[in-house]
Amino acid sequence: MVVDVQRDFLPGGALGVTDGDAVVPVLNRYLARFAAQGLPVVFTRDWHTPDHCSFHARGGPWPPHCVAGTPGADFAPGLALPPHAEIVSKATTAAADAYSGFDHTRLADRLHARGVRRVFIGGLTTDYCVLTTTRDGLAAGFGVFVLGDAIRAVDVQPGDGERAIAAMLAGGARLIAFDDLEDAPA
Ligand code: VGL
Ligand code: ZN
Repeated sequence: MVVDVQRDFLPGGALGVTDGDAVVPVLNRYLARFAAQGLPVVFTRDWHTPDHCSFHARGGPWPPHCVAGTPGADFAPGLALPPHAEIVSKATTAAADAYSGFDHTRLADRLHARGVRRVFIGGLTTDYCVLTTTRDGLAAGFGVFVLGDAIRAVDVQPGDGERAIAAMLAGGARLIAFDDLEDAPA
């Protein structure tokens, strides 16, 4: 699962994450590996209405970002979406936010139906959407592997990213890097 690797979360974007663009080439390596093994890949995207409740104008915590159909909501330049990729849009209604790719998307059901037992999660941001997607993946019964070399944090408070990683591990996720992929436990 590639979580929210969208222009607005890259440096210079509306909710730019330091070094966020660095995940792109790393994710592309994972994507090539998964494609070579015929494994499904899912790209989530934050896909908000212009008046979304998470935006400052509505009293929310964030500047406007990832408004559906705008350039800021596009996937990051250079991100290699394979033709068979599933795209999951989330937080698509004005009244509700959703950080997790599993939130109101029925994604867990679709993955279970395909016999998926393990999910490998990278992208943006470590302390929000990667964290909550990981939690929901664990709660749905998947083994969750967090791609430690392909995530970056917003770090609203310094250390948020590190605390998120600790919380994911405490919840039962495992942290791996590209070179460990072959050794990931079944
Ligand atoms: C995200 C803040 C607001 C994320 C989405 O993708 O992590 N963060 N909306
Ligand atoms: Zn958002």
